[in-house]
Amino acid sequence: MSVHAAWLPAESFVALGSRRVLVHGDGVDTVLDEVTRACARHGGQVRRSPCGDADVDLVLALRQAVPLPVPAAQAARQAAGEPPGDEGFVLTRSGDVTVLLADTPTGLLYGLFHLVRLGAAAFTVDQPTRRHRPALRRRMLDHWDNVSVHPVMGQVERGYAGGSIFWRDGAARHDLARIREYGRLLAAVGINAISVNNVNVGPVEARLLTDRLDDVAEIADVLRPYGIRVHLSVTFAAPVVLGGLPTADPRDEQVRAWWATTTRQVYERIGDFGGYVVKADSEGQPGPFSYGRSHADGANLLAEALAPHGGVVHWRAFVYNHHQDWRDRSTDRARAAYDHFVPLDGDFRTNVVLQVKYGPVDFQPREPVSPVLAAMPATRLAMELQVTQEYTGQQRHVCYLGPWWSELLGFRPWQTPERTVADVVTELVAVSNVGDDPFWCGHPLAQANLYAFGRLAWDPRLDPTAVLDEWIDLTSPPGSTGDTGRVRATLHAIMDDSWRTYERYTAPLGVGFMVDPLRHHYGPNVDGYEYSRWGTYHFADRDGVGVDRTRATGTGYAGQYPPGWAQVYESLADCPDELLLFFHHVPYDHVLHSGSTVIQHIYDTHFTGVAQVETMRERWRQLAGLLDQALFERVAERLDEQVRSATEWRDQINTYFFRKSGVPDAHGRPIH
Ligand code: GCW
Repeated sequence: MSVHAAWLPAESFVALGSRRVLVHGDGVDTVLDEVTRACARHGGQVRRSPCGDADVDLVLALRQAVPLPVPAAQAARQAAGEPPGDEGFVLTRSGDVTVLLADTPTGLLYGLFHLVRLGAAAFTVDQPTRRHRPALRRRMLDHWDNVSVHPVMGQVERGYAGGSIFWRDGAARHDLARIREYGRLLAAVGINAISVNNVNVGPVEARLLTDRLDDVAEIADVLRPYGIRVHLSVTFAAPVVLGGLPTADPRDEQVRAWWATTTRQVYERIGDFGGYVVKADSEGQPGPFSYGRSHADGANLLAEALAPHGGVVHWRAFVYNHHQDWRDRSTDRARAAYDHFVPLDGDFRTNVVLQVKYGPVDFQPREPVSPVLAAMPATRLAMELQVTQEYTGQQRHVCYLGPWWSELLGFRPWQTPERTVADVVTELVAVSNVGDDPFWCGHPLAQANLYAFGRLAWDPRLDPTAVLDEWIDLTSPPGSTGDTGRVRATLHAIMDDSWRTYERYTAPLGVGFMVDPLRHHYGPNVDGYEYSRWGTYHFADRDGVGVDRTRATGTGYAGQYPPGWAQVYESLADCPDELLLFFHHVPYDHVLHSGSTVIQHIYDTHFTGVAQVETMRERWRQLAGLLDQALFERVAERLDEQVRSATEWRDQINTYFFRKSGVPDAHGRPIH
């Protein structure tokens, strides 16, 4: 089966490719190549030399190119005012000419893809002069891809889309066409950085930094034309495992020298290398704690080596005790990142980016926003999302995450209108959901999550439903052969609310987990993690359920928020329903704001959730004959699995809580 075109099928270039297009400026080869291919296919013309307004429909030019080739472009430059910046562009249309100006080839490329999104409207509707710039400076994907196949995790840790597009069986794949196509898709949504290996760094992967650097350089060469810089996950123990030193102590002179030399060599090979990603002292990965040093010491060591070359360290804040005793109620994994990192605010070098998972525990379908994001004003922060659907259906379930991310980005830590999470972080990072699957993501509809991640990183204020609409439009819709209106309406009906549907049939009221440890976190197992060492408990007993994280009687986690939210979460009366069991341990007959009791809410949402998934499947089936057959079948098959799995969730959860509480369903539905 050939690789699916995702959101850039040839048809998405019809409007642009049927025009007379002037491409002007040096180093704009990627744009020129896109335009040339589009025009060859759709009957347009490409021009490279100055002409009059009457000879051209679209001008794509670098702003500083003097003189600008067309009068309309000169006028646009006048009107544009302030420069659009490294990645921005200015778009205007008056008379019969559309003009796009940028300061850099990458800005021009982003502008080109913006025109693709606008389609015919870019050439028919007057566009007032408008400057477009990304809200966040780095928009990055982390691949948890292993070079060698890991005995438990496989080629891609938490990967649900086949093998890696970069690595196979211990070596680089050298499938440059596929990587190039990936770069193109990413550029079309504004992603500008990528890390190419897992944050859990094995012995083979460690060597990407040294004797296997050529493989990384090859990827960097392919992605560079798309404005994407390559980063590498490195092991903190590299001076020992690669350099043969007796220690990796960040205060040791030899260690510092080793990192400086090694990093210089990386830059000699890859001049625009992005930097390092580090998971240290976390889930068995080595880190500064082994030497009695802090995370600031550790991060600064690498930052110092990268600084002369303009590189950054992404230092992950995902640090917690993963050998907890379930009987110990005072230790709280949710507190860990704040407790470890907030005291270090101000101690990190300026080229350290602290990469903070969106929630305090671990990529759950519902968690409060990490309080770390509101507590480190003197540190550069990135919020980390998980596009790969580890805890949200593993790309077997439809779960459009745009609304969830939009809620996270729009969260107001100080409850004041001005400052949202998107204003506090300088970057957005996510774990990629892509593999060598012909549909890129295993589930064809999971492409929408990758698309939405890029678009929301560019502009966090975008409406996630409108973003979904863009994706549907560009994907045209996925392989559609007609009746696009019906396909669009159906996709919205299936996807718009799919994250909330997923939430309904899984762990209730923000308590999290209840996933099966033996099936790699897929499917329900209410007590699967209850007596384990990982610190993820729900504490259900015959009287009640939930984790008391209040200051008054619990772990004190609620106190890590600025005063407004600290009070809301502390108070049983004010805590939002969807997070109730994250913050409070309550009896089953506790009445929610919704008016329902906790136990009845559990039953109701689980019955409703399954019914909604059945409706999704029904809706999809009605599209038979309207879509590419292979795609139709892939989604249909996954929806069958989603119905099966959601039913399993419903029955496991409802039975568990019925047996614990002894309270029957008020509506007498079957609970086993
Ligand atoms: O959610 C957990 C995953 C691990 C992952 C870890 C992390 C890469 O189950 O597979 O390890 O998070 O974010 O480091």
